[in-house]
Amino acid sequence: MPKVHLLDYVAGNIRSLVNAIEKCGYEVEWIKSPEDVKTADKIILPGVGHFGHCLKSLSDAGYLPAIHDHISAGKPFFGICVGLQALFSGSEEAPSVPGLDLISTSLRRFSPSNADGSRKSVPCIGWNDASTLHHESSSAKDEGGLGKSFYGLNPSSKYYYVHSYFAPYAPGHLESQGWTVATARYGDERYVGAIGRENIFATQFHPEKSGAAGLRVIKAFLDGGMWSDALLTSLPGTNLPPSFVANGASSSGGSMNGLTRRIIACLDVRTNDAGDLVVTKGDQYDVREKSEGGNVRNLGKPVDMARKYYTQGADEVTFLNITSFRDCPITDLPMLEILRRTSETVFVPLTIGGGIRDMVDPATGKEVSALDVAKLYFASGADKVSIGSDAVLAAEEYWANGGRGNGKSGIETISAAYGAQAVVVSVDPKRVYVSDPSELEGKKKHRVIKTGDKDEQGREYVWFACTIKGGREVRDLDVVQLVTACEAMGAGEILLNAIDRDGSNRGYDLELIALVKSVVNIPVIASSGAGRPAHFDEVFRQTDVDAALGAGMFHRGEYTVAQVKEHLGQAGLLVRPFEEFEP
Ligand code: 1PR
Repeated sequence: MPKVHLLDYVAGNIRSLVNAIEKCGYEVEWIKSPEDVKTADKIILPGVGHFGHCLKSLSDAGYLPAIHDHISAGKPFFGICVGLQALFSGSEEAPSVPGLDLISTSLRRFSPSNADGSRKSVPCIGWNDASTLHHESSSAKDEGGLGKSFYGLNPSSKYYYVHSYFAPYAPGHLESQGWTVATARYGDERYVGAIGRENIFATQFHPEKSGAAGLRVIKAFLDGGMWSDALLTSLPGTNLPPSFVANGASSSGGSMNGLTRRIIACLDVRTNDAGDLVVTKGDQYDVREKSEGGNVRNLGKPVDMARKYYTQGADEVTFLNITSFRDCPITDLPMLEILRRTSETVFVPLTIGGGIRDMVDPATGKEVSALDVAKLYFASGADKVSIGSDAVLAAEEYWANGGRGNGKSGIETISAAYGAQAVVVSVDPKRVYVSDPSELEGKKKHRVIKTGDKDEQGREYVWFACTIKGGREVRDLDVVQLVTACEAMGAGEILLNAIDRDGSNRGYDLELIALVKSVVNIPVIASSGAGRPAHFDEVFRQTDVDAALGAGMFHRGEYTVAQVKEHLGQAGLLVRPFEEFEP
């Protein structure tokens, strides 16, 4: 098998990159020291997290001169995410840390609002373009017409991005220095999605997480195919963007600041009564059959189901280990095995939740931190971890401490090590009805809203109480207090469940979603209640939620993910087209 060298300097979550490379028919060799760089032919430099942390680690370990030499020798180099950012002169994220300075532009942080006052979430998480057809002087044309594809990129494909900092794109500037640039637009900021010149290539998006479209890019780099004759085809349900789109202009209707509408399939996993790990699903968090015996509902095998949703076009897959508050996840090897096996065939982001907290290993009696548990999950193929109960406890402490984190919570430690985008907070709120908001006066200041969904007693005010341990314990903390504290402590995304809606097929709790969106700036995923494709349309139109998750309707086979996307596409919302990959 041909080889490629991988430089993994932040011990981490690159199992899926390795899997993607192998899927393309190549073998990975690890670079363990700057000396190894000399013997390498092709190098891939992946990067996640903080620009300063990554560049400083590379510099301290003596890699920067070795990378410079590799590039000057004309050998192939491929940087991914922060690996792309490393090529630039520096970043607002760490002003005192220099980059490789092969491109004399500095990276900026996304603004949370557009010029017209509309908002956008930061980090930017989702599927976007990497198109060379963004400007009249596009290199795709210069190099032989619109038919040429740059490293397998297709202007009507979508790629998975997750970042808060970006390389701004000014038409013609980088091209005049010989670079070919593919761009994406987030709100009114157009930025570099992929860039290349001679032996250098880099993508801001994660090709290993971008389905077939991303695998094609990896294969093009590995095969040395900078320009290919592959026709830039228009995929079903999409239009090729116009060959000339003014900088910053909106090229696609129905998108969310340029991103497609993200559809997530969620698998609640637990051990059933026979001792097997199964996908289950209940209503209002009760997963046992209502019939006599009350067995845990078994809806299928986790790895097979994740694979099925990937081939149906799911943009992301989430696993929640729903009984890990009882079981210790570090001894829960089958769960890690599920992740490992899933990441071999599912090339979209994988999130895993359940039991991420400080604990004591029952086997050794040693303390294990939430960060250690997360590391295990990352090493097994997870891209993000989702924290439920522990986030509630950390938020309570945050407020008890006068609105300050103590630096020790799982959210803070994992976010510092892997970046905010790797930390999802899974929220399990329950509605608490009151006749009059004054009922709460003198008590904790919970955010009360007037609801259109009155309870049986006709009460029309409600606050959303947070719960822990899979909804079993209700806390005196409301959802606004929870999410604002978590955002401040470094969470990068909110997975917003609603126990009252869970498994109900009644549609999402739009009031809850609008409330949470109004108080945080990080992306929010709507969850609980999806029963048919129209519910996805409804939540995207009536709130500015960033993604929507479904579980039961998919598991019970009532609808496929593809049907949801088709429905959204027909309703005029932008969705990622599904593509096939043949290595
Ligand atoms: O508290 O950090 O150990 O994490 C445990 C995780 O497990 C939490 O994220 C919590 O939401 C989840 N969980 C715990 N118990 C249950 C249960 O069902 N008994 N499931 C549970 C949560 C919520 C969603 C579900 C949506 C959509 N499930 O994942 O998929 O509600 O369902 P629908 O589309 O069928 O309506 P920790």
